[in-house]
Amino acid sequence: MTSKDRIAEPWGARTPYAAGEDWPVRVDTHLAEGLGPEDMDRWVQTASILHSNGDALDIGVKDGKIAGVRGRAVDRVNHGRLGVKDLYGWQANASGDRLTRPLVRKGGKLVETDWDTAMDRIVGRTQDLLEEQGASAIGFYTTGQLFAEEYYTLGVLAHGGLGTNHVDGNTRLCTATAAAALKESFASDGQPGSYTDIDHADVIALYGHNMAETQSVLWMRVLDRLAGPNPPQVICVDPRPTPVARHATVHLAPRPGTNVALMNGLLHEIITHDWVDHDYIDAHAVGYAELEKRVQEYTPEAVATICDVPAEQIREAARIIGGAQRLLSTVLQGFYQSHQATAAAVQVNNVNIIRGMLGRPGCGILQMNGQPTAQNTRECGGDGDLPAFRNWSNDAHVADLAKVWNVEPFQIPHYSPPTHVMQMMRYVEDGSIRMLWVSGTNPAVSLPELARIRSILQQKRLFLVVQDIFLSETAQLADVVLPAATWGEKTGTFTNVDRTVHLSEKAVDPPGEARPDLDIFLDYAHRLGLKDKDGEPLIKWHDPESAFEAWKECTRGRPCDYTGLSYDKLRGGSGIQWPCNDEHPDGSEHIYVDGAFWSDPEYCESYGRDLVTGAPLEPAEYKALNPSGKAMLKAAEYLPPHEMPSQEFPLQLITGRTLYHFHTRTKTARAPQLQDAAPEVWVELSAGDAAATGISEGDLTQISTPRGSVQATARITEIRTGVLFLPFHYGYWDTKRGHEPGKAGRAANELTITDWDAASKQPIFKTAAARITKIAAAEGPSRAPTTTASAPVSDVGHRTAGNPSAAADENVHDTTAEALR
Ligand SMILES: Nc1nc2c(c(=O)[nH]1)N[C@H]1C(S)=C(S)[C@@H](COP(=O)(O)OP(=O)(O)OC[C@H]3O[C@@H](n4cnc5c(=O)[nH]c(N)nc54)[C@H](O)[C@@H]3O)O[C@H]1N2
Ligand SMILES: Nc1nc2c(c(=O)[nH]1)N[C@H]1C(S)=C(S)[C@@H](COP(=O)(O)OP(=O)(O)OC[C@H]3O[C@@H](n4cnc5c(=O)[nH]c(N)nc54)[C@H](O)[C@@H]3O)O[C@H]1N2
Ligand SMILES: [Mo]
Repeated sequence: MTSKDRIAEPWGARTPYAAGEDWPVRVDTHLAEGLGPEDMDRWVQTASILHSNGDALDIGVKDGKIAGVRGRAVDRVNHGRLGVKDLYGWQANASGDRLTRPLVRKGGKLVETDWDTAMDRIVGRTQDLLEEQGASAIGFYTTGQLFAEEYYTLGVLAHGGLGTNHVDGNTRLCTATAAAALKESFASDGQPGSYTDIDHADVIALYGHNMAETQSVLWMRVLDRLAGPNPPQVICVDPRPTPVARHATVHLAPRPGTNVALMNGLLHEIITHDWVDHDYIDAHAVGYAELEKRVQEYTPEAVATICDVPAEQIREAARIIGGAQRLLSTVLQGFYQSHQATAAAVQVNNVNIIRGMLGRPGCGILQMNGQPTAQNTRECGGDGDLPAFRNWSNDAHVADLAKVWNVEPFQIPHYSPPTHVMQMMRYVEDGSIRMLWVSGTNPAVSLPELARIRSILQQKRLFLVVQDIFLSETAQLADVVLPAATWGEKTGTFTNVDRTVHLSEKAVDPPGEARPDLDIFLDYAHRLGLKDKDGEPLIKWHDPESAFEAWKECTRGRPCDYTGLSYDKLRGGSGIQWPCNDEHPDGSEHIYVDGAFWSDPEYCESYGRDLVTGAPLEPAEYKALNPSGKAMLKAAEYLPPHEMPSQEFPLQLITGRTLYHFHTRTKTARAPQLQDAAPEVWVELSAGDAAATGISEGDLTQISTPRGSVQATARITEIRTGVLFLPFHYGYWDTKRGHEPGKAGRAANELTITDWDAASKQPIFKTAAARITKIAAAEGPSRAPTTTASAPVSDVGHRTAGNPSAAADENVHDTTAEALR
């Protein structure tokens, strides 16, 4: 057992292993100061809620309070390891400023009230609006951070009960493109890859994905392969010098927004050199001839000009990918939050398809999720899709769902795709949506162009309900605030990126009168008196386990088949990957084994979209394209970003994450070790751009785009020249100082643009034209982390480290196989 400051050493000690071996077990533990594992009254099983990796852990409970966490050795996902947000983030649960009672707006102010008053106000407004205008007056905007049972309940009450099509999740900002890209290539959501692919791959390519900081345990797995015999080669595509880039065999740092050109360049090389598995394509794919034709003009030289990446580097990356025996590809926000998001992500699928790299160990695609439960938002219908990957434009699927819910098919809106959140904001703006219920998300910080969002959410005619655990920036604008219980205080299941389902059990009571999100949705449905077609209650479950059983029934025979799972089966051991049913009682490591896809026209989730316009394809078009259910190669032409640098705004702004914080920081700002590691907003710029603008390390700067300005201290890094990076974690509300009127903004989204990818409707957070100017000379170096992508070019006299309370234990087991059995 060793003790480590994991703030200073985020990935911990290496446990090297070779291709094909089991990843060694290392159990990470962090407990409240002065307590040891033996001091805990009990340990309660759960998984991480601060990213999509699904790291399994136990919560240590002492005197009815959460007193620490320990990774679960038996779990297939993390083999005991935990990332920094999980080691330290649990402390936020007990923060003194949790919401403990419902609030309602009275005379312009939010005041405490009881549940009956708050719920009756919501139900009353719902009934009025249904009468006046119908269900289209009501919208729901949920998250990727609740549990499957909760989304399913919300989906049933919104779609089957009220009949509104205005349902979306913040997964729209997050992984809408993952779903869209999987639907384009395979006609269904669902990850082809598995984390165990890392154990076997000889090439791992990460596209716009800073795995080291955003799925840090998965990155530990990669680091351990890199430290072992016959390590894989790593390809990194990212304009910043992320830890991934630093470990890469080849680091391509393209201009932001040029991903499609780069991918076409790689495909051009792979096809020109015939590193192509023609037998696989002939048997299992359509569209090759068109792809071949489309990428013809994307020679390394042509692409080098567009992306500003050396042609030789493109050739080398293509050589490595083209020579891979086992290729794992991962994709995330550098591709998804861009103007050609779906088109770019689909080209990654194309690489694996034409190389025949699917459905066997080491050969996978992870169109990554970001949030812990984003997969469930998509599966259960929290994002507006029909549950269990049913196809809204296939009447047989709608009829089948109507049977499961015991409602008439016409009651389920399916006349058009669900309304995406940016469109919902537009409807609120023009007054057609008059009630918006926001749960588990903080749009007043996380949506683009915040000045506009604030004015929309503040409208008098809008009735805004916010269900949160803190008085977030969004909750402050609400008419009713509902205090929710959260992770550790309620029970439910959720599914990570590689289809692993975990049970998360209640460890402690929620504070005050806070209630689980499930109970709130059930209460609402009950008070509204929602009925099925026989006059029975529409929602026939009353607690997490009965909700899970109902959800299981809804998945029967669908790709995400949960029917073989139960709470009992998920207790005690490892999480289990869907599909899990009679045929696969222990779950499924890989899907798409032997080229069997879920793309049969009668079975598939989607008929696809036009990648340029986003228009849904007609069933007949799909059937002509893919009559026998194969994978689809879809080619795309590169189109330049919508907002290009100009004389006034000569740089490109990108935004994203740091290792130590989660999103709008409602939790991580309240976890002292995490907050201290990255206390204030910064901006990353290159030494060249710093020199040109007269900016030095630590200077206070102003960053402007056509939408607004924010101030941040300068951190000079090896980011590519011409690009600025702002973390988006810092809202206009400061947990210590509150909202400081008149003070310059610091939220990255003051600067971002109201615009989205046509196919997935995911907003563009990663390209805007910008300029930077110096406001004041440095008082010292920027407090940006030095351990991550924001590492300075040279020693600045500040190093990110924790205080003694950050000490965490690492216990390396030498009995890996036994621990996992
Ligand atoms: N520590 C931490 N971990 C998290 C989260 C968190 O908030 N904090 N959030 C979780 C969630 S919800 C998500 S969605 C994931 C996100 O995880 P990631 O996608 O890994 O994180 P980002 O920082 O948003 O973006 C990744 C990279 O995209 C690069 N990039 C920007 N523009 C471009 C471009 O045009 N092309 C390419 N190729 N790259 C570009 C950026 O430089 C950045 O390093 O992380 C999850 N994990
Ligand atoms: N500029 C820029 N903007 C971005 C991004 C970017 O890269 N750049 N990334 C986008 C992405 S990928 C994402 S995922 C979004 C994230 O954006 P948000 O979803 O807005 O971010 P969070 O801070 O996670 O907000 C979650 C809210 O839910 C509350 N909460 C936590 N647990 C519970 C619970 O159990 N129940 C309830 N009811 N509430 C709970 C939290 O207190 C918090 O207020 O941001 C997006 N916005
Ligand atoms: Mo996300």
